[in-house]
Amino acid sequence: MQLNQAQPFPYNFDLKSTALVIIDMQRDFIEPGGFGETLGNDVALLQAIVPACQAVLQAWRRTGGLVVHTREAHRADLSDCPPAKLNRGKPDLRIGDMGAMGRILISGEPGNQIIPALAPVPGEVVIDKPGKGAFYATPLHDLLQQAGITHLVFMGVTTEVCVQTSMREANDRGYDCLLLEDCTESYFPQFKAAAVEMMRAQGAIVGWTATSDQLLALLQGC
Ligand code: TIU
Repeated sequence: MQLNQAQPFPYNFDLKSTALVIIDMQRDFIEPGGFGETLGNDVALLQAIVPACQAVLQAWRRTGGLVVHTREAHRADLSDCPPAKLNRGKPDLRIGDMGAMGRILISGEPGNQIIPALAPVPGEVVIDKPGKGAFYATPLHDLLQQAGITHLVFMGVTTEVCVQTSMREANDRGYDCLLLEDCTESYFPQFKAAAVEMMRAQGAIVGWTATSDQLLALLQGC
């Protein structure tokens, strides 16, 4: 398949070897009372992309393609959270503290669950990641290799933090990556705009970008 409108030039992919990767659409970042808000951010900005993400996820499921969800999550004993991460950012609440949705960024807590609108269904992969990138200290690369995946379509939050880090990690591992611009968001609109620009710059140095309507139109024919 060829997504002709992708920037900076058409993106070629085969559905059988492409996975949809949804980064950290968890309550911690999207709902009030979670980690995102404790960092001083307005979570309403991120809620706005949910309908577009939902439309792509539903269309992708219809094609039978692989879906990967990630969550930024730490073990309850914080043994996978280095001081450099724990002590950064001056949040009201730190990772592991008790917040309105349970312990902040801890596996299994209510706030760590993916929002209901995008909840995983049986057969989909869910990766808990202790870092910003989806490949660091996770089984994701091995799993994608075993599934014969060479191309990744990215959605999720936040654009310049976990999405960009994951896309760069994927690019260095040899995956051709496409970012859906209207299915990713930042607490800082100017950071999103800059991240989108820099990823597709220099001849797709990190990857391609497109909008969800462009991908949906292509998937409709499948
Ligand atoms: N703070 C912020 O913008 N993002 C994160 O801490 N994690 C993710 O991006 N998922």
